[in-house]
Amino acid sequence: MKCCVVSLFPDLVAQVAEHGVIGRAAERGLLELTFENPRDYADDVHRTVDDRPYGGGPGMVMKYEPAAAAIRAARARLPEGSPVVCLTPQGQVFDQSTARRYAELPGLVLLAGRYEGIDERLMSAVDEELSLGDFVLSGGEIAAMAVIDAVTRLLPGVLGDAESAVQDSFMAGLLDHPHYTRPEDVAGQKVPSVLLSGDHAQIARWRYKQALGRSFLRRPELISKLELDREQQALLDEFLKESGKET
Ligand code: 9D3
Repeated sequence: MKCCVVSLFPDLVAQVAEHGVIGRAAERGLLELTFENPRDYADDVHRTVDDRPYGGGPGMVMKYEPAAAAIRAARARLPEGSPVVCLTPQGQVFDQSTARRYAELPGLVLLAGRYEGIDERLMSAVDEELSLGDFVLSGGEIAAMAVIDAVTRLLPGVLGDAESAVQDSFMAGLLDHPHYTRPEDVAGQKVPSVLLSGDHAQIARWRYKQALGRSFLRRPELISKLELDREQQALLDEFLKESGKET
């Protein structure tokens, strides 16, 4: 996957590929990360990339021309069929199904804005708008890094077999079950005995029950989306009985 990020702070975004899984994917050429900086396309001596909003008000607006030129340069680096995605609080909320869709693409331009916003006319050069959710960031860079991380993990060969298997397991769409490691007893807090039993079928059943139960209690909309079958409903009922929270 070729990804070109249009940003005034390319060094910030480049950090996503300096460590860990994404760094390894970049080293191995599975992810090709490049940058275009609108400041390099500003034509005045001050290399101006922002200006005051028409109509007045606080803050500055990212100017059309330098950003549009940077987007053109980014598109020229990437194969045909690489959409331009703008990170903005006004976008659709990014999720795993969007990450899966992007992982199928030959390339992706990510436009990260700064300031109070970007000139609306840039949207004619944008195919999609994405948000991370309803909270305020200082700009689109951290959101672009989140998209790069989530998409790169889905590229063939990036994760090992074990990690990939976990990713598309039957737990999909649910919150994770609890995890424990040594010691067995932390000031009286014991590891659930089933995890010490060596009975792998029972362990899998317990983990699935926990995943259903936690999802129901913390993120009920995930459960509604799944439409549980009878077996899953029975397992959830068992969880709620054990936790003393009846339906
Ligand atoms: C306090 C500023 N807000 C006035 C109502 C508007 C605003 C402008 C620019 C809020 C945030 C930003 C910068 N944010 C992003 O570029 C951004 C973002 C976000 O803030 N939250 C969640 N996802 C994203 S994606 C890009």
